[in-house]
Amino acid sequence: MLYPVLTESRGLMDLSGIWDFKLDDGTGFEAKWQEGPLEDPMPMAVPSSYNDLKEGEDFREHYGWVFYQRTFSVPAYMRSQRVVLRMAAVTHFARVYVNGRLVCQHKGGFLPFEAEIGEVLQPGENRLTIAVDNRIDHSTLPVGSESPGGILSGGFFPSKASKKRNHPNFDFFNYCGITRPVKIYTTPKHYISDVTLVPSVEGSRAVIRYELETEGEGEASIEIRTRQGELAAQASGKSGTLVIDPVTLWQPGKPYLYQVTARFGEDVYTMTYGVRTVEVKGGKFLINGRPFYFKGYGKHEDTFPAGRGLNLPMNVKDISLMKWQGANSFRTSHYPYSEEMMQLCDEEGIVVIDEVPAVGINLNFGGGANFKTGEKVHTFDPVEKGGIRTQEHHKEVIRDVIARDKNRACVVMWSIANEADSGGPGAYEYFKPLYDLARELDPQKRPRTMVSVQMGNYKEDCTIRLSDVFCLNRYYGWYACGGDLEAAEAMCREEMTFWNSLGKPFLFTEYGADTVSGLHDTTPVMWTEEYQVEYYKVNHRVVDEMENFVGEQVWNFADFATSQGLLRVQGNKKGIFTRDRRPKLAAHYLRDRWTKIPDFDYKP
Ligand code: BDP
Repeated sequence: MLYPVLTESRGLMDLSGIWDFKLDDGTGFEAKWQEGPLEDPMPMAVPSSYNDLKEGEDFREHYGWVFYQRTFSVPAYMRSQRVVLRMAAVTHFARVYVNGRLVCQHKGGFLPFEAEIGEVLQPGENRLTIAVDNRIDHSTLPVGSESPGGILSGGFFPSKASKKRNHPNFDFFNYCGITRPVKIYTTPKHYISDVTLVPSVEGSRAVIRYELETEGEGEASIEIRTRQGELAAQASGKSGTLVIDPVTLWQPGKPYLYQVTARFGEDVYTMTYGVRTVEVKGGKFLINGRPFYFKGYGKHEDTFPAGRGLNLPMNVKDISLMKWQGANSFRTSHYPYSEEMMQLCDEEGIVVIDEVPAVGINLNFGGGANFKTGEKVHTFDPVEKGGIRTQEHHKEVIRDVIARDKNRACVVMWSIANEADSGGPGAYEYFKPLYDLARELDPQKRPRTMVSVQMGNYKEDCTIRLSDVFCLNRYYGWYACGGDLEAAEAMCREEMTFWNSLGKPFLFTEYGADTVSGLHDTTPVMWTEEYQVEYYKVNHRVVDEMENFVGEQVWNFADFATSQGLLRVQGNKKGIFTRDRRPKLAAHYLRDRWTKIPDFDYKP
């Protein structure tokens, strides 16, 4: 799906701002709130998560629907065109009404969706209402537990709570709302609906296969210009090839973006584009033919008080901190990030592992159904037995993330899931079609991975059969052997030797230790800043010995909000930076290490 842009043929209006807002008390739809102005609304920022913008549990822990509303007008000169309303992300379920009429609904909180609204528009003011549901269960991605006691919540004793709450089966706060911009864009009636560019590079030459998807009649053409505006290649027709010679490649840390202009009849669409190749060969991960070493983080879109709301200044700051630290990459744990962040990564030369919102597909965590009946429920058991029911939706999010990000130079790999029950019965059958789908849909045929959880039986992990690259979340020295780094090192070495022997590249996509900023000790004990540094040193000793180990992404870039629980101190404290981006001791240690590790040929 194309990102909306302003061009000589297209209009664009950003509806960000302060909207009217109301928590639904359970009567919203019955009382037809969507059909008129909300009574006694309160002001709410869009885009943002609503949870931390007002005080009290009612907001933070709200369960169910909320209503957002604003009015807008579309200038008459734009109404002669096709008018499209586009929501970049609404978490998790949305019903969108214009002048009381339902124009679309959407499941999934991290990907864009849109609707043509020309027919329901009135001259003058129009009313836009977006109802948002934050409930999560065994059919949603991310997954929620369907019985009390989420992953880290609760205590030692069964809960007798009567109030309904979400129980995330994942370790980040269930921030909700209209979290990314809502825009209206227009196109001519005959228009470009998609652009696909697939690069290959031979010597100094790049050959780019292109395809324009269009609606209606018109002549199609495409051109690529350098940053200075010089013509680099052009072609006509809806598909064909473009040759750039000599090409300037997009490189990690040294990005180069061309300007692409596609034309179809009267329609003009513009975008930037970086040329690079990605390939897995033996135990190496090659970018532009050279062995790349990932240095970076698992992250979150998590800031105060915007929650998961788009925060452009923080995105810029985060990339600046990454560069300060000598990092070159991150994973969009555990959901696709905003299009603005992806664009920034293209522009800044940051390498991205792009993850779909498939987290929590693991009923071994958090009790969930397991506690309900006393019987063991396997994650991939049939629905009647309590297993998850996400597979169809999982296909949708894979389809949508690839449609959104397929042209991005920064994206070098797709992550199909995080810490699924990938060693459990039925896992291979669940995931095989998803891997196949990603391969089929991605025009660039990028490598696919699934981030695997630390488990005893790692040799049974179906990622061994499915993944092009093994991504491991491992906590030797924290969840395993916490406080005993000597034992942790030995156990880590034993397991890593196994992965190294498989002949494919592998990396850590998570490893880390909770660290409360300001806690210090001369003997490095758990939770202190000194322990976090020692933890990383021990893990690095092991992975530096492994020739097929191609990268280290620490958990996490910064402290982040989670559900409440006995293992969380106002959130997860495994950040290298605090939530407000102050460095912990480990930030300096990693800076020292990473500025000495080159992006390429670290493991030649
Ligand atoms: C892993 C998860 C991640 C958690 C992390 C942790 O992938 O979301 O935040 O561990 O426990 O299980 O800190």
